[in-house]
Parts: sequence; C-alpha cells; structure tokens
Amino acid sequence: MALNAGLVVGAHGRHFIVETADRQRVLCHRRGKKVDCVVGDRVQWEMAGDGGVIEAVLPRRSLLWRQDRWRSKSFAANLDALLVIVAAAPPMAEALLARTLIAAAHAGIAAQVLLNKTDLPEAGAARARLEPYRRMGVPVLETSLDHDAAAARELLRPLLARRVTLLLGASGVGKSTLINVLVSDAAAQVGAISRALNAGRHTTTTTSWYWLDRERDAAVLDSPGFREFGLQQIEAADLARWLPDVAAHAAHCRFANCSHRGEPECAVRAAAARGEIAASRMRLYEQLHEELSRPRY
Ligand SMILES: Nc1nc2c(ncn2[C@@H]2O[C@H](COP(=O)(O)OP(=O)(O)OP(=O)(O)O)[C@@H](O)[C@H]2O)c(=O)[nH]1
Ligand SMILES: [Mg+2]
Ligand SMILES: [Zn+2]
Repeated sequence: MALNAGLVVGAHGRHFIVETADRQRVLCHRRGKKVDCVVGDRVQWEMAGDGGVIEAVLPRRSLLWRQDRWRSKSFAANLDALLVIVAAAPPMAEALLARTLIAAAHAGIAAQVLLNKTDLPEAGAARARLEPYRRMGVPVLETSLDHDAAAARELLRPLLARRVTLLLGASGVGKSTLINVLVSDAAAQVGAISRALNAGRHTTTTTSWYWLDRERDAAVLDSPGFREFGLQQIEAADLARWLPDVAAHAAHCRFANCSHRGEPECAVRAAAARGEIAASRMRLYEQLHEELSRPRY
C-alpha cells in the first residue's frame, strides 16, 4: 500500500497527531520505537484500524534538542527560528536563557528574545539584565501581551511570517498567551484529539503546532515550560564558539586551543577585564565549561 505524506503537529507520549495533505488530523502511533519523531517532522504513514501508523521520518533540516546528564530531549524538528520568551517577573534564570541560545546556535537555528510582561514594575531591571544579549547582537523584543495584544501582533506578525518558529521559555512567561494573541482559531487548530490527550490543563504539557495563516506557510509552536537545559551535546573545547560575546575575542588569544580559564595572554579574559564581556556572561561561560569538562558516563 502507498504511504501518505504528513506533518507531525502534536506529540503526547506515544501518541502523535499527524496532519495530512488534505488538512485532516489523524492520531498515529509509531512502527516500533526506532521510528523517532517529534513535532515538526515530515513523515510517511498509513491507516491502520481507526488511527494511523508512522512508518518513516523524512530527513530533517534542523533539530533543537538538549542533552541532560541521563536523557536527551528533542524539542521540535525543521525549525527556522526560535523565540525565547522571558517575563519581567519573576526574574528570568539567566543560565536557562543562555543555555537555550547556545543550543540554538549549535543547531543552526536563528534565535530572538522576547521580554514579556513589560507592564510590571520589574521591567526596567529585566531590560538591564538583557543588555549583554542585545550588545552581542541577539534581537530583544518587548511585549505586554495581557495589556496590549494589538501592539504585540503588529510587532511579531512580520517576524514570524514565512517560517516555522518555536516558542521556548520557563513556565508562566506567556507562551500560550502569545499563541492566543496571534492565532485566532488556536482552540480549533489544537482540535479534539489534542484536547482529549491534554485534558484541559492550564499549563502546557506538550508541544503543538499552529498555523499562522490560511496559506499555511508560517507556523508557531507552543511548548511546555522547562527548568533545566543540559548541553552535554557540546564539547567543552567548542563551547566558546556558541557564545557570540566570547567568540568575538577568542581568535586573538595566544593559544589556539585557549580555554579562556587562566592561560596567559587570553584575549577573552582581557576583554572581560575591560568590561567588554559582561561579568555574568563570563561566569556562565566558566560554569558551563567546567560542567562540560567533567567525565561523561
Ligand atoms: N502581567 C502580565 N501577565 C501576563 C502577560 N502575558 C501573560 N500573562 C499572564 O501570565 C500567566 C501565564 O501565561 P501562559 O501563557 O499560560 O504561560 P506559559 O508560558 O504558556 O506557561 P506554561 O504553559 O506553564 O509553560 C497567565 O496568567 C497570563 O495571563 C503580560 O503581558 N503581563
Ligand atoms: Mg503554556
Ligand atoms: Zn583565551
């Protein structure tokens, strides 16, 4: 029997929701555990009983994932862009933001940061903490989704056009609020299958794909909040490459394999001493380098 082409638009444990070429959504299982798929994957599937079976996953153009000490977790495949959302309050965990940006750079996915809840009095302090990111060339946008949805729509629509963007960030920063601001038929798109599997929870528990336009050439993906982000997929010796503020100076160190942790004539430490690399960023680099230098099991 001929296989059908489909797009994975939802994943709930062992269940996958596949969108067909004629825009139907079918609940699918995988043909064995070796068929490894995530939201965003283009797959081949066939009907089996009242559901479908995913037989194969087509090659991916990108994959965002994290490698914790004991497990790896893929967020989504075939992404063009990442929008990392932080809220003015509670204060963002800078390490989490930095790790997310490093994973995106490593995966070749362009990332931007969105500071949400700028209506809160803590917005100024949050803006200041994001300054090193602005300075290293990461676009930092601002919204107050609950208070000015129209402005958020105007700001974000052009940035999200003609591409697939994953929303990532800690729980409660406003990822699902953003989906609802941008996607007028969000509830309808998630559909009955997702609602049944997600059981009407307020906090998001799975990654879901939403089309932004009728033509279906732009999509945003909602995802659950997370608290840790392992980067064991990256070698300590390579780490500096993925931090633009550190990388900008690394070529001028005396040693080509400088770890920037105490060698003589280190251009990175010299730049940090001059204030050209923020102290918080230098600390982050050192902590991560240390973590990635430990023996792996
Ligand atoms: N003050 C303020 N609150 C906001 C704003 N945007 C969203 N919120 C509130 O923040 C809370 C959490 O928003 P969600 O969109 O559910 O957060 P989330 O990132 O999807 O969270 P998880 O699904 O748990 O990962 C809700 O109560 C929103 O109303 C904002 O601009 N200002
Ligand atoms: Mg959510
Ligand atoms: Zn150095």
